[in-house]
Amino acid sequence: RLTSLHETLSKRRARGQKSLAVLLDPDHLDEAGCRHLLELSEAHPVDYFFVGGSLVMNSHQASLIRLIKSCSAVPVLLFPSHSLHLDTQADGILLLSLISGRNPDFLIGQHVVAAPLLRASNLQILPTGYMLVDTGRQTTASYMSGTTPLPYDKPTIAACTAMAGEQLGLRLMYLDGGSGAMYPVSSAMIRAVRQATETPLIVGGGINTAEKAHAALSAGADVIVIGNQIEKAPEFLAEMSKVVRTFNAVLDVKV
Ligand code: 1GP
Repeated sequence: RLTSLHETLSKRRARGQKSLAVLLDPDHLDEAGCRHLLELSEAHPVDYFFVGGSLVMNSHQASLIRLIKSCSAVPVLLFPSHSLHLDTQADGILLLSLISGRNPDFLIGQHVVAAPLLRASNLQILPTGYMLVDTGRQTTASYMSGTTPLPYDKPTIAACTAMAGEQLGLRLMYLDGGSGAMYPVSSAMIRAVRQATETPLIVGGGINTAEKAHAALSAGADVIVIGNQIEKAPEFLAEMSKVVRTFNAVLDVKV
């Protein structure tokens, strides 16, 4: 099922237009916090809400998605770490294949379990090559998936991994330093993946200043994902939204 969400991402990539995704982790956000963020996102545009976490400890995910869908037109994409985390209220799903790792369960196993459920749903499917990158300490995602992340200073390995993912038919690439990473994925690695592939490129993990966001976008990220920093300080959304809009405004002038 090729999707309008995928089409939009591809068109944006072709135009060089950047997007902002805010990661909402059901374990870290209560209803009041979510309402506050949704209000902020009226004044400071967000392009996507990603919903998910490496471990979902509580059952707030469904009510969180319901709340977003009732207050906002921003597309909600599931960012699942397990086939248990599907929710048909969302608009789409980043169907992640963990191509940086060698654990068959996260390359194909979970997908087999989810396949009939996805087929029966209206979720738009975004097949995504998911690459965890070593950013200084073991992340929950790397521990839970039992995989070794890509070495931080080996952009060539990341580029070849992404290339292989694209050749296998994956439609998006996601370079992730992991939530709360000590430092973000390097510009060199973003640039290498960008140059090696045509697919839209999502970059997240440890982007907690405007400078880091700008660096990721300049290196070739099409979508930046911010989680932790907005959880800590929701007002940071204003700053992030501005970085992305400013980037796109410059583009409009050039066109
Ligand atoms: C993690 O890419 C996301 O999977 C976001 O990371 O929480 O560090 O912003 P942060």
